[in-house]
Amino acid sequence: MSSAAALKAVVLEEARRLGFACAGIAPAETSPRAGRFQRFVELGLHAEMAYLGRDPAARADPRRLLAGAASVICLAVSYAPSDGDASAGLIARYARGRDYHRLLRVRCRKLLEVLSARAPALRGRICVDTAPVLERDLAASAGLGWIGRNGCLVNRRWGSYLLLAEIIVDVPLPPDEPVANGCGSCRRCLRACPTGAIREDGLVDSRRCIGYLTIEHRGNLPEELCSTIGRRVFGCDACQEVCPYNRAVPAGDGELRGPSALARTPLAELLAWDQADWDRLTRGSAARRATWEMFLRNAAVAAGNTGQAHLRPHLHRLAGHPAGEVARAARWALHQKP
Ligand code: B12
Repeated sequence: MSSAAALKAVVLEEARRLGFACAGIAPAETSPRAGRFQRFVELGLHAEMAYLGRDPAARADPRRLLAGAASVICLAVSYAPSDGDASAGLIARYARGRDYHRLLRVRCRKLLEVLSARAPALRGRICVDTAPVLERDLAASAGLGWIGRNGCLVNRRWGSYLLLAEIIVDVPLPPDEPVANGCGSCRRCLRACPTGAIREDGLVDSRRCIGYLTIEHRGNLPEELCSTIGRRVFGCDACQEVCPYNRAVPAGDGELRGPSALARTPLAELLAWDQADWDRLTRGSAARRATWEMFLRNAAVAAGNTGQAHLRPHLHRLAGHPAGEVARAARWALHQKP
């Protein structure tokens, strides 16, 4: 075995030991699909996520992040529910347990330490969501799965309830082969998306994606989409819930699965939250990305969509909230038929 192949064997063994569901190697080079990302930005599908529009060419080339980058170690953890629960819930599945950013970073650091002990000259850069890289594209190149019609990375065994991380390294490791796309003619995700955000060309229009609207978008929610948001307060799994590959998957990582206290909080309590409640219940959770005001705004819309009379006193109170987007959402909700 060459020394590169031996080092790769260490990566794969250590990744398994650390609890990653899948691991693979992609070459550190410009993505052959960079044009897709360019189109995504040109069409404005990134909505108000301005950071995505900044220097798209750099985002498609991991060598911009580490001098001498040669390979990208691609890793995934599963957050699949243990009971195969297909119900939607107020909080998207990926945010029902511990914050994955911290968990993945700690595991990546441990993996990097093991590699450095074997190859002391090796340098690596860990990316978990925040670095300007195309994580799904890299994972697909490394053979972790294929990009499904819903835009998510899908693995034949683990499905798509996966979160991704990468370690860019400056030593060449033998790359893996991409796997064949398994979506076939299935269009369940396209049909299931409540807002029609998934385009035929496989790009997701963030301006319509409930994940975007409830997690990233500040200010008023577009009224024409409010009734389609349903009971979702943070994120959306509609396009993954219907995916046949998510039907019988192994239980995900115990630390990510949840449910946390936040994931168990009923809608009536969310509507009554003060800022201290938000601070306490979102601590250590990826759901902290949405502010207190966004939670109240989203909860008000969800309450309107349930039509439940016992939530109306909360909505009357929120209709006078100082944050305009909260007051407006509450007023919209009060106008919905019970
Ligand atoms: C911005 C962003 C969003 C935006 C935009 C989503 C989107 N579809 O682009 C919003 C806020 C809407 C969002 C929502 C969600 N997100 Co998000 N998001 C990101 C982020 C930060 C950037 C994604 C991006 O660059 N999008 C632009 C598009 C064009 O790029 P791309 O999707 O990478 O597209 C490339 C591939 O599709 C590739 N490609 C297409 N076909 C093929 C075929 C082959 C063979 C290959 C190799 C490649 C390939 O070409 C494209 C260009 O290179 C990433 C983290 C990251 N840094 O990558 C997380 C990330 C994509 N999100 C993630 C998650 C979990 C979600 C949600 C499920 C959360 C939720 N429950 O609400 C939803 C899913 C929505 C959906 N169906 O896509 C995970 C996805 C994991 C997975 N299994 O795929 C990521 C990777 C975060 C992570 N570290 O795990 N997200």
